[in-house]
Amino acid sequence: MNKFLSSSLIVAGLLLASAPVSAKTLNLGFTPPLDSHYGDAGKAFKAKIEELSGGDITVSLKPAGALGGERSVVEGLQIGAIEMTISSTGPIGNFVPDVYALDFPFLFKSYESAHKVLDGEIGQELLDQMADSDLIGLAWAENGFRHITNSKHPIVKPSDLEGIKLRTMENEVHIAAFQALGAAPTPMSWTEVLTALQQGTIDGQENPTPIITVNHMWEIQKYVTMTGHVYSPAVVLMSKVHWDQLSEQEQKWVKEAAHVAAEASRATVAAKEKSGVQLMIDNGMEVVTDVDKDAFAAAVQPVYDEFAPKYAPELIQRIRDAQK
Ligand code: EAX
Repeated sequence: MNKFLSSSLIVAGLLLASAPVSAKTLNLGFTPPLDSHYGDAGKAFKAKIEELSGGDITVSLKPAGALGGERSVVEGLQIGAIEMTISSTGPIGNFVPDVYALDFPFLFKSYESAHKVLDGEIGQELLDQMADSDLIGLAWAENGFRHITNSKHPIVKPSDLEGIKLRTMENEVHIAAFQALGAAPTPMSWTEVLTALQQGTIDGQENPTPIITVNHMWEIQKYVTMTGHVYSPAVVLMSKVHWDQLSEQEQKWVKEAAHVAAEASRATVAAKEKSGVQLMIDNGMEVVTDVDKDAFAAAVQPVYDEFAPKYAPELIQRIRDAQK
């Protein structure tokens, strides 16, 4: 072999040896489509972490339930099969019981007060607790205040829910709440909901405005009632298995990028809340906006009586006090 060729091979070998460790790719799953508040959060996270790490950490976004429903994806994080997710807190109570407190009906008064609680010591305590379940809670993103859609008839008062087959998240507080309202709650993963509505196996579901509009639910649901019955946080989560493989500096970058993602979701929710009702009306939905929330709140009081003592009652009181 001539001298030139051998020396260039040596140089190439030396360059390869000094190259950084192969870049880490983080798969980040969520159930809404890419053009949603979760997708905006995912894109913001991807841009920020790739900027901070100089490309050493890259992100592969997996929208629209590509990795499965929220509960199964969280199970995937626990065993390290999936690196990250942005998930509503709906199923998280199954892994971190105190998180159930966040999903109690009519607990949060407004977006501002929800942000105040989640961005304060209560929110941080709950994020920290997730490590006990092999999850790293990075930041509080946002799903939004949940409203009821159905295909049967307008829901104006609680008794109108009588007999409505309503999909809920896999969350026993929500199941109990809709039982108390007289509905027939059916817990299921979001990945099954649109098909179940199309096939008529369920009559309705409940979700925030950005979920209703991004999924064009006017194609399969006629009626919406703006109950705002639950404030639904979303959490930016990482598998502890993968978190532990990051350097301290990389962990700082991931946390910073997660907060950027959370802010992006809140900004998109705020924008879609403004335009969402008109979009539903423009697409033929009958929207009940003047809702007697006190009547719905009174009807779900049994849920507090039954479940608050079970799920950190002092936490629920702290959340109430923090909003005064
Ligand atoms: O997280 O399952 C649900 O209804 C959630 O709100 C949705 O997947 C977005």
